[in-house]
Amino acid sequence: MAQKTTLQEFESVFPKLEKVLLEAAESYKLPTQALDWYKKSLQVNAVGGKCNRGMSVPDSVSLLLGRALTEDEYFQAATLGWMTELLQAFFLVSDDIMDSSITRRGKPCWYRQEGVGMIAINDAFMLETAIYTLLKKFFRSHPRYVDFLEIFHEVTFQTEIGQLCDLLTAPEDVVDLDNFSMEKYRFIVVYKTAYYSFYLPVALALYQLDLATPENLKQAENILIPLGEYFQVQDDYLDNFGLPEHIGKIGTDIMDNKCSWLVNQALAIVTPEQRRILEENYGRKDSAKEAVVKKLYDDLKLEQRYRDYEESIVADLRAQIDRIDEAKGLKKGVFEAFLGKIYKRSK
Ligand code: DMA
Ligand code: MG
Ligand code: MG
Ligand code: MG
Repeated sequence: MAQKTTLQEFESVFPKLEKVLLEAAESYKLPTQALDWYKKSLQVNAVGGKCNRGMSVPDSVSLLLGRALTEDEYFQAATLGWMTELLQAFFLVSDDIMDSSITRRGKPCWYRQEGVGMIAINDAFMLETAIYTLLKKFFRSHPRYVDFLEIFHEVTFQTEIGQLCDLLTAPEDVVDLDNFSMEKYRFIVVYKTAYYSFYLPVALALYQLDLATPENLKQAENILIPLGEYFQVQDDYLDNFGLPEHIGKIGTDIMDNKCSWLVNQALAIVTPEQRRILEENYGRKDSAKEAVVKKLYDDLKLEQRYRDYEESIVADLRAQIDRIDEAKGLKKGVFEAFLGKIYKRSK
């Protein structure tokens, strides 16, 4: 029987990894002040999240093997999981600067914390390089070492092109609703979110066990990418309809002129008069205008539209999971676990 990890068990691995990262920095005789800074950045940015992505690596490894993991297998899987959390930390620190966000995980975003400012940009880079320090330390002699390196590089690039399109469709100075479309939306979210959040953890689990083949990786991708798209639709819905106490962040998509799921849905059903309201109030750094858009979203019953979307996409995803051919080495349980964790999430 597979065994699910707990946040406590997963977090208990981090101090060992932190030690390796700090030792790597110390080996260059890094001054104490900088070493303490790196330690603080790791603590604040890598630890303290839900760790859904990270924990999904040991969970997937256990589901693939159909049994609980040995101590060594767990350590390896959790280490790979923490690398996905470091990648996430790198993206979030930079994303919050680019999105002018206020809070993250219930605290001020890292770049807004006392004395940090634009040092956060370099901290983001150091969160990314931590991945490769750990990979070299613990996986240098793993038969799939090169695959690990390549997948981290590829998924990082995919996320960056997604972020690029996200930013380019949301200029700060020009609001042009004709710029938005569900087609552009899909491209943005598949790249900025789905690959690193859903495909990466499962691919890592397959590589750890040396079970990955081009066929099972493709099969996993075919289901994990739509799952990741659904996850980002939820993120966009929660940006407006979620409670900051639940999601740990204050929504900025309306003021940021984002090509969000909500604005695309609104555009599909607005009257010409409502479109004019959207035209005049979307994408402005003005909370009174933001409130007008929020009111319009309520008038358009976007909350109900989201609930309908959720039921229909989840039915599709379940059907797709059901069609998985387990003969190729995958297990339906891997995908059911992801779906179970995010269905109807409020944070
Ligand atoms: C998330 O986009 C994508 C990445 C790569 C962080 P987002 O800006 O909607 O995320 P959040 O709502 O967490 O700021
Ligand atoms: Mg953001
Ligand atoms: Mg963003
Ligand atoms: Mg968001």
